[in-house]
Amino acid sequence: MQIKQIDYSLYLVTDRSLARGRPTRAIVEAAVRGGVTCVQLREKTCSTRTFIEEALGLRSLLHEHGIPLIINDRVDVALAVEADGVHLGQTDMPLPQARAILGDKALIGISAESLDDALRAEAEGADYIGVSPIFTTPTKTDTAPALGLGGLAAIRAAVRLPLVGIGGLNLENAAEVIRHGGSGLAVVSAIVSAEDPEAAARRLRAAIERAKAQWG
Ligand code: TZP
Ligand code: MG
Repeated sequence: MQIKQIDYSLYLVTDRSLARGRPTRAIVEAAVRGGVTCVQLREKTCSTRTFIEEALGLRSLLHEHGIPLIINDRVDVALAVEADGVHLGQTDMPLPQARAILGDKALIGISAESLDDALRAEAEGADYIGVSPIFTTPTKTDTAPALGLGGLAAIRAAVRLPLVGIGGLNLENAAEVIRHGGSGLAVVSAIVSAEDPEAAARRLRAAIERAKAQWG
């Protein structure tokens, strides 16, 4: 299945090291019950084989719910499991090469750490932009300086693509991300590390929907 019309409202990014020993699949199942709209499988340490097995399992689970599966970094894994797309950072495979491999139907998301990155991603045919990071976060410390909500708003004013904020996002700042032009929030720890990931996802989704009703 290829899903191009995506709801980016609540975009879960997995991290097995932050899941308090719980399997990624259990976290994703709970998050789906709680209302996530998009899932990125982000594996930085496991073998390629484990990555593929995990991705295949998640793909069938997510597609039962019409939720897209995006693969972090690995164009080869995205292709192998027929994922809906891939998410690439500024040092990953360049977008034109990824597009040539994956084709027009695949979603390609690009992490933009500046306005220039965002403009280039749009010119090269990205499907969405991850604005990264909005706030500093212990989850990923090798980031560019935080863009803040002002940086998000500046990118919103300059590009038309959906913008998904990432970095330090949670229930307290969810509405502000929408107000400053985000189509949605990408979160790791706010769901993956929550004691109750389902409840955490449900609260976040409700806050995002409320903000969209007001500013979306
Ligand atoms: N890219 C930029 S910040 C980040 C990634 C993957 C981590 C976001 O994690 P958290 O826990 O939602 O702050
Ligand atoms: Mg990357």
